[in-house]
Amino acid sequence: MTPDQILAIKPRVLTQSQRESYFSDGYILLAKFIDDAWLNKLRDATSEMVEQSKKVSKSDTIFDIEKDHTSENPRLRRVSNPTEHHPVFWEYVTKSPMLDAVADLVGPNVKFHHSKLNFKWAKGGEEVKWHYDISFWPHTNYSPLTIGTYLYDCAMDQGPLGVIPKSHLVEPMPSQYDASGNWVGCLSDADAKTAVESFKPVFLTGPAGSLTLHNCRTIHGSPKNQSDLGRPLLLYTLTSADAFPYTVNPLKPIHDQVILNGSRALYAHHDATPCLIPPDWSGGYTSIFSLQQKETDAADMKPDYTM
Ligand SMILES: O=C(O)CCC(=O)C(=O)O
Ligand SMILES: [Fe+2]
Repeated sequence: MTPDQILAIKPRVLTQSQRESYFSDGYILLAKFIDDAWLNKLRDATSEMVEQSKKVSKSDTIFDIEKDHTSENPRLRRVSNPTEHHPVFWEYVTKSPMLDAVADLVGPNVKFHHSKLNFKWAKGGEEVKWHYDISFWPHTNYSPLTIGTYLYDCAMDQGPLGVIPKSHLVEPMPSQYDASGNWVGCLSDADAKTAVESFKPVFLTGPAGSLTLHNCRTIHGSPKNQSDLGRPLLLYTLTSADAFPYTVNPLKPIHDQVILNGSRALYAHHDATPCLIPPDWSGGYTSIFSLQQKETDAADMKPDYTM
């Protein structure tokens, strides 16, 4: 569906101006959108995952850990595919008002792509460099978006998600390969500087239960967590049902392509704007954290497609 077709449908939970601002700026922040009942369930599920991670001493397909992670002092970077590892994470994406907000932005037919739980642990949780998501998983159109749920309050020193307004409209898309042609999964310093100077970044701080929604072409990143508090950010990537991925997904999330609302599409919607293609990941993939931090043991990691 095109933005005009989506905007012509009566919204469920967003105002028309929130929807228009998403299409024109490439993101919206919904402050305290999720109620405490959902938040408590999500926090409990997250604590269970952290508990399980204590047994892990090396990153694997579920837990991506910092080098100094121990059972006494866990330092998790990410849980990959949380919907597969705790039923609450699946219940949340199928039954909460978060799905209604997404339907207001991609149309009533909504499809799952993947999920992840990014922590950014206290005191040093790493920076995520400026990048955009769609060239990690190209689709036939640009409806895919990522919704972040802040499980706790997130202030500026905790490494909130930062977005570059209107960067989703930049063409051609900046490269996420380096000058030698190696995939780096982020913009070059020069391109990042141009983007930051042309359109001022906005850092999406907010109380627990706030949602960040950014389009798959929007340039975004997040600074280090300098504070004493963690920053668990639960992320889901959902698409319009008429968007189909066309590159290999080496670690297929079990819920990939499941229709969450409405019906499946019989025809793909094709956007003609060219999309930068990722490397061939059929042989494996390392997470965005390992890639950006250039970890030496990254090559030993099991394939992890979920960025
Ligand atoms: O955790 C974050 O701050 C952002 C992560 C992100 O953009 C990604 O994993 O694609
Ligand atoms: Fe991202």
